[in-house]
Order: sequence, then C-alpha cells, then structure tokens
Amino acid sequence: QALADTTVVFVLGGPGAGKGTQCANLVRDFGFVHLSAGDLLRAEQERPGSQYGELIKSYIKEGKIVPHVVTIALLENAMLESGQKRFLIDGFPRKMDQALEFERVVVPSRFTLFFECPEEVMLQRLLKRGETSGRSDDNIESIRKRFRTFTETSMPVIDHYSALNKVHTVRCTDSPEGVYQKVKGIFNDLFH
Ligand code: UP5
Ligand code: MG
Repeated sequence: QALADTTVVFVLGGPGAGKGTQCANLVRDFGFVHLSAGDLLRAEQERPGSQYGELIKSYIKEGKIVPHVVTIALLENAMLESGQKRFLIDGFPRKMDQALEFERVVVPSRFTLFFECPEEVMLQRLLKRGETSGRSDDNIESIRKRFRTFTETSMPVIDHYSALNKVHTVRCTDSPEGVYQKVKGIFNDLFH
C-alpha cells in the first residue's frame, strides 16, 4: 500500500489546547506535513458540489463528531496527494471507531502527542480567538458542547493509547514558546 511506510503522529487535546499552534512549529523544525481534520472538514464544507457540506456544517456547530468515513477519506486523500512520509494528524481520532478504522485502513500511528489543558484555560483562548476567527463553533454554546464531546468521546481514545504506552503528554498552560520547548524535546529524542 502507498502509505505503508509512513510515520503518523496523532495530535490530540481539548478544543483550544493549542494543537494547531504547536503543529506549525513541528512542521518548521521537523519536516512533518500537518493535517488538521477540522481544517479539512471546514474546507470540504465550503467546496462547491460537496455532498457533505450541510452535514459537516451542522456537526461542527453542535460540536459533534462527523461520521468517520468522511474524515478518513479526507485525511487519506490529503496524505496521498502530499507525496510525503511524515504526518501530524491534528484533532483526529476523536472517537474510538475512528482510531481503529484509520489504523486498519490507512496506517498504524507511531504515537499520540496529547496536550493536557484545563477547561478554563481553553475557554479563555477560544473566546478570545472567537472575536476574530469567524469559526461557527467559537461561541460559548458551541464551546460547551465541544468540551462535553471531548470528555465523553475523545478522552477514551487517549486512554486507549495510554494503556498501550503510546502517549506523550504535554501540559499546555504555559506560553506557546514554553509549550514548544517540551514538545521539541520529545521530537528531538525520537526523530534525531
Ligand atoms: N493559543 C495556543 N496556544 C497557546 C498558549 N500556549 N498560550 C496562549 N494562547 C495559546 O489555539 C487556540 C487559540 O489559543 C489560538 O487563538 C491560539 O493563538 C491560542 P489552536 O492552536 O488553534 O488550538 P487547537 O487545539 O488547534 O484548537 P481548535 O479550536 O482547532 O480545536 P478543536 O479540536 O476544537 O477544533 P478542530 O478544528 O480540530 O475540530 C472542530 C470540529 O470539527 C469538532 O468539534 C468536530 O465537530 C469536527 N471534527 C470532526 O467531526 N472529526 C474530526 O476528526 C475532527 C474534527
Ligand atoms: Mg486546531
């Protein structure tokens, strides 16, 4: 299979924990391709002729998880199109069925980078970003729903990989630079 010898790191953490921010640093320093499942879904939602546009729109606003056939297809296409070998898969898998299916049909993950962050901190970050982001889910109602989905549905994925000793946890209440020092330490050990 075309993606058999690729390195996949899952980047997980609650809404607003800083996944996208830290992935940008890793792209610069370690030559990974950054694929945010949320960004891919938002792009698909905007694509003229997409049969999933309305579905994605309502799921995102409600903080619910889009059926995995849609998300996995978007991720797999983006991986193949990139022609690259190292990927940060950001904000995915957020549900056990997604994790198992992705590893079965695409490629097993190398490990999960987990950003641990208290809800109050994430809330402040998201409300601030919401002043300018234009994201349909950066409002207090959607944020509360996203937190709930994260706790109930996504944390079990992290627990699953923890039990397999495949999680590196970074606390991310520090500044973006401070958080990145810790992330960089993990990647330096593994990729140099
Ligand atoms: N910021 C970042 N780090 C900071 C720091 N250390 N100190 C202070 N501020 C910091 O950061 C968020 C904000 O905080 C920014 O303004 C940043 O400058 C600041 P960001 O890096 O964007 O955090 P991130 O964790 O990426 O937050 P995001 O909002 O993207 O997380 P979500 O997981 O909620 O969003 P995502 O786009 O992944 O998913 C959105 C929705 O898509 C989901 O709710 C779901 O409905 C759907 N979805 C699926 O259905 N399936 C999927 O597989 C994926 C998504
Ligand atoms: Mg993000």
